Amino acid sequence: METRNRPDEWKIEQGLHGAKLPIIDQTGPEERPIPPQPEFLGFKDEAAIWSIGDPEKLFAEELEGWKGYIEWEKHPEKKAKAAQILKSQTFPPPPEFQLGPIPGTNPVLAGTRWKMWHHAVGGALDSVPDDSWATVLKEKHPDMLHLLQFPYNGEPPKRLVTAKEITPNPLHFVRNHGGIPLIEVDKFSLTLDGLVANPQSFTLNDLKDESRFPRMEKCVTIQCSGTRRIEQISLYAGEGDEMINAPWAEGAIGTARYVGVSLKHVIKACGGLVNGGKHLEFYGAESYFKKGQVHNYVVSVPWSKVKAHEVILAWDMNGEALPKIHGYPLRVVVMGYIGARSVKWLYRIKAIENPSLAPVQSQEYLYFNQQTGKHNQRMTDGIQIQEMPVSSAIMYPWTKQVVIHNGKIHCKGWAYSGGGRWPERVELSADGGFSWYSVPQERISKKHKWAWRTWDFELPCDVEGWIEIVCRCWDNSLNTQPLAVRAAWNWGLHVTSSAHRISVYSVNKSRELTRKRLAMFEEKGESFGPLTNTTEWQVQSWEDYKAYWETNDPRDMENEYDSRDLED
Ligand SMILES: Nc1nc2c(c(=O)[nH]1)N[C@H]1C(S)=C(S)[C@@H](COP(=O)(O)O)O[C@H]1N2
Ligand SMILES: [Mo]
Repeated sequence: METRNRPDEWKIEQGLHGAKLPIIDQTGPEERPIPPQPEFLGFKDEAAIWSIGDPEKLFAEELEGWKGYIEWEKHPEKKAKAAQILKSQTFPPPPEFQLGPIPGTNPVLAGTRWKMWHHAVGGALDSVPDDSWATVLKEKHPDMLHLLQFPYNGEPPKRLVTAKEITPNPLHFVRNHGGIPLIEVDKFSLTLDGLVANPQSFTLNDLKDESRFPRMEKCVTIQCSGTRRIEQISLYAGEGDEMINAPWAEGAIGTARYVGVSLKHVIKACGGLVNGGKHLEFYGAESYFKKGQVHNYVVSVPWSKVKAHEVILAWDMNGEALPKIHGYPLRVVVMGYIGARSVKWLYRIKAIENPSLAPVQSQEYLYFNQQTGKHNQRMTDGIQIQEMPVSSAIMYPWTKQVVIHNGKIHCKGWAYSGGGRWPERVELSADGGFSWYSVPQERISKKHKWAWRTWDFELPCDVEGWIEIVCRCWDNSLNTQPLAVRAAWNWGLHVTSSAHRISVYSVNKSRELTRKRLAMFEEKGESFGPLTNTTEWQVQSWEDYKAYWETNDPRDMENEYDSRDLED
């Protein structure tokens, strides 16, 4: 008999290949499977593109000493031309990695479409993808996990996330929406305009002039709202945008000492806000592609945040000039808010009346209700994420790991709370969250108002076999974390702040039997892992086996009546 099914039919039936599952429409008179997307056929209208103009002129570098910066926000006609170019051709669909397998490569994803968009617009953007990668190779640690090559998104591996309380710059995660502008400090200036009394520009030396602006130094944790997204993805897929869904693990968080000035002082130097100015819009110099349009990276924060001296304009990170990849020469650091508001390559601050309408503010970083998704989503259904909630993560051991221990499992991790709250208590459970141990204060790093605390703990664990280790944090307001990922799942896959759960196979060597068995593996020179490998040899001798049955009841009890049967 010939097999007629496709080879992966069983996988599809079992939900192991979600991207290939046909959608069913049960609303008509007849149930109807909706076929998958047709194969991508590229299309490019060269004539239409040429008629728009010469990209070298249209999209030339904006300023001398600012490589990779094009001003889009002030030039709607330029934006329209770029959009027209993008519309005159098609680009391949984003790779599927949520309902299909995530590639086992580093970089994990290439960002092919983003590179193509930059090359399609051309001009100053043509070299941006290559420049960006060259900067990554120069500035980042060789052990970084590159989730997306371009725009560059990378995090340190688990073993290095909490190795230091202050994250070394080469290991600080990077979240980019576009290229890395290369700005010469001598050519740099920051413009403050909009609803301020006296719009002005400042060089970096102006800002560094302590007779004008007092210095501010702070230890601050920057956390991306996508941190730990992989836990949501592995349960339920969400928004399919290649970028938003950088499959972040627990490393999209980093802590550094920043030096700069409080934005409040700079606004004061401009005579303060006027005419209903209530929000500060920050402009980052790179180009950001969204839904066929090109923008600069723009977001805003409310004046109340600035007024409280919780927004730094920073030029120094851990005692050195900001790395290029982290916003050189000047970035915003908004304490306690999602990373998205801490704008890098800052070149303009505009005082405005209402929160920014720019896409990063109004279309992204929205926290949706679970019933809101592809089928019904409106921007206004999402909460614009600002302050981050309390969260924590276990960095060691790793999920699915076999841990041999002496009754206590050594665990390490971080805990953080946004909005100026800090971790007061870190708790671990070895039984899925039924009983909890507090990590002693001396095992948790120093408190800072705006930063994480790293911790390590010997978690008592008597049981053996698969266990679930759970970590949660209580902040100083006694907020804590939801216990299940599902309870906090959302379409944008943001803010995975549920208690962090890992499954570990516990092998407790404080138990006699376990110790002996492990010794046997050693004697035979056989590895205990992988766990599922069977042994060729018996772990129990036949002598043992027989002795057992001699002194114990048999497996099946005889019924007194049955035993009479034969005789009847
Ligand atoms: N100009 C600009 N600023 C930006 C971004 C960006 O893409 N462009 N990404 C933001 C996001 S989403 C985060 S999480 C932080 C990350 O900061 P880092 O890359 O220095 O770690 O930068 C923010 N500032
Ligand atoms: Mo982010």
